Amino acid sequence: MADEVSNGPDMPAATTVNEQAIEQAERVKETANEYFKNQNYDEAIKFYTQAIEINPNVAAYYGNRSFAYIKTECFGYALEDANKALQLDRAFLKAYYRRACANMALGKFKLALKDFEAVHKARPNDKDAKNKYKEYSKKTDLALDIESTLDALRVPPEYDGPHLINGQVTEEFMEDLLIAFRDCKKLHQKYAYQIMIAAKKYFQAQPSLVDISVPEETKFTVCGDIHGQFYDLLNIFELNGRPSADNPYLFNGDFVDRGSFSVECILTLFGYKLLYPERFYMSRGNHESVNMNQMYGFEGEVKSKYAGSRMVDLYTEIFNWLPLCHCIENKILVMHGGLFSEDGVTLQTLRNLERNRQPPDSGAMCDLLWSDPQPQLGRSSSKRGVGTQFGPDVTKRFLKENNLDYVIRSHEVKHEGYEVMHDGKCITIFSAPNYCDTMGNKGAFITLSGEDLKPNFTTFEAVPHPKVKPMAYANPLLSMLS
Ligand SMILES: [Mn+2]
Repeated sequence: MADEVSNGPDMPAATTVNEQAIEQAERVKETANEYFKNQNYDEAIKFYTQAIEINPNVAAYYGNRSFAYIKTECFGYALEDANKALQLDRAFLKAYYRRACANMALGKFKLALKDFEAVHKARPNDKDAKNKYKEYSKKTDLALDIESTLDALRVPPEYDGPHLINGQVTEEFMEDLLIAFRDCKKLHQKYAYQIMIAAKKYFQAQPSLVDISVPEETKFTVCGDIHGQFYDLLNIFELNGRPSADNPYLFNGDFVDRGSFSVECILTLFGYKLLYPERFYMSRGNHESVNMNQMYGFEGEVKSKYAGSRMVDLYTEIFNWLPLCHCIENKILVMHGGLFSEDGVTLQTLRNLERNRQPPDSGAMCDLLWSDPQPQLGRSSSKRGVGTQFGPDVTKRFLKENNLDYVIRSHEVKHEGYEVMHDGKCITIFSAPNYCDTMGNKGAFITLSGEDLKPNFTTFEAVPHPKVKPMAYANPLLSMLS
């Protein structure tokens, strides 16, 4: 049962009404019901109102009038009446329906879904409630909606790319996928959707801060920004081995945008996530967001490679569920951006973050995705205009308070692909070499051994890629800046 009856006006305490009035109100209601049955909703509303005036204590009168208001498209009144009915009787299921319908009509899908869910939970065997709940779940959850259409989607016989069998990502599939992408082939839309939907379901069940353990004898690799540079991603796998149960990776956000092979990058990473869910990790970067994707090419690229806008919106749904940070062996905190605008943030704060949203303009979630370290003490306002800049003292206090050794972050291009700051306590790792084909920087990744968790750096140069320039799919507005 929904536990709150929100946004309705306060009801006065129940009015005392005598027997005679109670009976009279019932008779007026019967008249109103007759009008309702005959689809004369205006008259019905008039008589329900009369009944309410005679006896204001009956939830059903408000519920019925609410329904009549829905029929006449007075959704604001309908909402108000449904709320009044629920204030009189919290167990009045019909009122949840009415309120849900009114909210649907007003485009407030999430509020509507909450009410349908309440009815469904209260009456799990009620088929109508179940169907409505499912139907509206789809409207608020694109992944569910798309999933229900996938069976009907046929892969044509002339398609010569890799096939997902029963929707399962296997080692062979990943081998084939990398080769297909390397050769500029597309993954069929049906398979792309299957991977995306499975990835969303996985991330949805994850906490905002994911704990990672690295057993003593294993190597663990942390990569920074990839930014759509698929051929450099392949090169990382050449240099450091493909992801596997024995070769775990964490990719630290900004998988997409700028580079023109973002679709290939993100599907590859999701594929490995599904193949090795407990040995392959992904955290959200500031570019896993609607605003960035609209400007810096990912949206354009997805629309160009897969027609329609639904896939773009589904990526948004998935990105909203990406974990915000990872903690390795309770000692190393890894996030895309950095530390916080205020002292006192704890690991518990991060675990409690509600992340299913676009990155906000301030607060801990914003800082995790956007902040940068600075060499000077204290904090300064961000060079980017979002997040904060934090000095060595800020880092030290944060590490001490949370009993951590050091921080790994990404987010900034570095000439050597990495930079160690704050007396070794804040490391930047960036894995997109010759960023945007223009920066001349190396890429780098970090390998840790479970034994001592000390960071080792491997740097690498850019490799050639097909002749599609970075930012080929970016918003034309951006050219006004250059
Ligand atoms: Mn970034």
